[in-house]
Amino acid sequence: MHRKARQASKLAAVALVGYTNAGKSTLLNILANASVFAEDQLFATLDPTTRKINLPNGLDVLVTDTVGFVQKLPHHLVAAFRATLEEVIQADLLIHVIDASHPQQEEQSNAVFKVLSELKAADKPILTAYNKIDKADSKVIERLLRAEDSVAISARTGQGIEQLNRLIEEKVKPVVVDMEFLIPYNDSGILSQLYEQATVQSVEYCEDGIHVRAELPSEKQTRFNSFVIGDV
Ligand SMILES: Nc1nc2c(ncn2[C@@H]2O[C@H](COP(=O)(O)OP(=O)(O)OP(=O)(O)O)[C@@H](O)[C@H]2O)c(=O)[nH]1
Ligand SMILES: [Mg+2]
Repeated sequence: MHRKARQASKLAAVALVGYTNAGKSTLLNILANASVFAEDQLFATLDPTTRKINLPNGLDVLVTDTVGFVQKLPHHLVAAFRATLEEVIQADLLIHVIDASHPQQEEQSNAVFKVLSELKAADKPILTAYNKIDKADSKVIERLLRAEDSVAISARTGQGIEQLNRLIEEKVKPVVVDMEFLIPYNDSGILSQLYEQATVQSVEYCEDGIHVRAELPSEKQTRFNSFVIGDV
């Protein structure tokens, strides 16, 4: 595959950030139908874990669970935390998970932002997921939701997850690749698939087969890989 095409097919990276015990691992579990260790203890997660999730609009993204942020990092966690920082720096989108039922949620949220600015990651696109609304005060939630790009969820009950997915979809634009294909005449079904799934720009019937130029979302590229002859 050509270098440009390979780069373009890279999936968007989303990192779950937030204070320790906010519910990041529980959220990853529900987003990915996975089983990531989640526990009511501080620092249940010691390694970043990444899962591919398929959004309702068909787009695949990589979501990484990270080590919880705190005000003062215990010494034995420094190495684990470093791996998390790398994930945060590489991410295209951050989801800040906040325990909306916690009395110190504001301090916790500030501590998270402090770390993000130290990483120079405070300017990244960010969504706020107010979690644990199943046990939070509804008046508090109402007030919190006035913030931009925020959603109220319960990673435990699944409430609000659809809305969160929709917000992620809005923030993560699908990467579109512009490719040239050569389709043999006896594989012409591929052309109709391209018409369905891509924006076909030109079709030429040549001696060696059908030459097609089309734009398609990068995550759909793989199924046509064997017909790619170049990227534009
Ligand atoms: N009631 C309620 N509890 C939740 C919710 N989400 C997570 N929890 C609980 O909160 C505790 C912490 O959840 P985790 O997912 O381990 O939190 P974390 O942010 O990954 O924590 P660290 O890995 O330590 O940073 C667990 O006991 C979860 O079951 C929720 O929406 N509602
Ligand atoms: Mg965790």
